[in-house]
Amino acid sequence: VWDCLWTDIRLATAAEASDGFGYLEAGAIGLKDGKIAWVGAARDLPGPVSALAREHREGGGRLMTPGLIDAHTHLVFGGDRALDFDLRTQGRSYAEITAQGGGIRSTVRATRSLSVDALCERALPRARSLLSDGVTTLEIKSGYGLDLTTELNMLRAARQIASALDVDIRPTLLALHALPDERAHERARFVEEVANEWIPAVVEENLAVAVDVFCEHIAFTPAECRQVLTAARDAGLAVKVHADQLSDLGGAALAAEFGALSADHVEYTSAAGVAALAQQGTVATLLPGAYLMLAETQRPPIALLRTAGVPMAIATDLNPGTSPLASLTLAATLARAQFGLTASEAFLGITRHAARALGLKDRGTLAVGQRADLCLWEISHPRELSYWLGRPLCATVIRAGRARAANVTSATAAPRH
Ligand code: DI6
Ligand code: FE
Repeated sequence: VWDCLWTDIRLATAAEASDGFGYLEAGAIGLKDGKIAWVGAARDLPGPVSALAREHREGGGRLMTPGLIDAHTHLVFGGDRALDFDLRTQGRSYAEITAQGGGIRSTVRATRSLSVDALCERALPRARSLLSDGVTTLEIKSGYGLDLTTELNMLRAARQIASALDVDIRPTLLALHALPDERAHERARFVEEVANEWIPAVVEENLAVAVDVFCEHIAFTPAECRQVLTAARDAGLAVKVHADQLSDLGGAALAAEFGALSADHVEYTSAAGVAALAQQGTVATLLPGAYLMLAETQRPPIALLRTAGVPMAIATDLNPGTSPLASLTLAATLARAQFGLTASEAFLGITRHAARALGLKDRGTLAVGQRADLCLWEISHPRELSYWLGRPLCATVIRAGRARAANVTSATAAPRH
């Protein structure tokens, strides 16, 4: 007997299916012990509803999908960068603002001044915004400390968010993000310290599951990234790369070389970089919020990625500098509008492929044995998830089989068109 059976729902399973969505008009799903025990067409249910589960719930024809997965955020930080954006809209470049002490460095100053509790408290409203939009698993990077103490504090704040909210957090040490001002004259020593001291300290406290590096002309060279990624890999941590966002330094190929879970941004990735990702099975994580806010014009090589069969994830990149984007469905819409993803690619980008970008095999699809992380939406087809621009559509969230409070005005309003 299942714990709960849902009927009168449409399903988008995100499992392998000819329509790309795994869409099913009259679906049903049975949950047991926090996992999916049965999923399929209601007419194929193996018995009468009353005999199958202790609790029966009806979805009113709403769409059910896997809980959404935001595979790339910098959710924990101090201050904001609204002024930077003002300057950019007046024509100053990101690199220029960074060079003049704005950019990442101003966020670093604000972040260093806050305690773990204060960092968490400031991050919570942003996390709630993502959660209210259907996110059940969330990656959070450090990277605004640039000294060991603050980096550890950021990761501790991320852990604190996990205990404060109904969400799974995947913490990542963003080990190389920017060279802090006080280390400007000892670049090599800084990189060495990150590799030899920060990574062991993070492992010691079990504060992160992955290590990320920003491979870019305004950040770190491939050689410097390689040094830190080697240490990460040797320490048994997963690897991710901010790759080819503003120029092509071969970041995607570097990610593939280390068997990275994902190469992120990838606007300037070359055909050779795409081939390397394909061969390694590394996910390309698209971050359309940063592309939008930086007024970039170089789009990721979507056609090449598609042809090569590289799985594409979509994430918010929620950060104060380049992507103050706190809705994953809006990120999905932007990926379609700006990069030309199809509706099913966008859907997989925030479900199955996002799970893969985090190395998680137990979620991202509706299939027997998967975690019962589910969203019920006020729409009838998954193509609408990446169509609206900032319309709250999430009615109910279930995480590991348990319902999270409804956050849409009326729980009884039916999805009608
Ligand atoms: N790429 C980005 O878009 C963010 N970090 C990164 O490596 C920007 C971070 C910031 O400007 O605060
Ligand atoms: Fe980022």
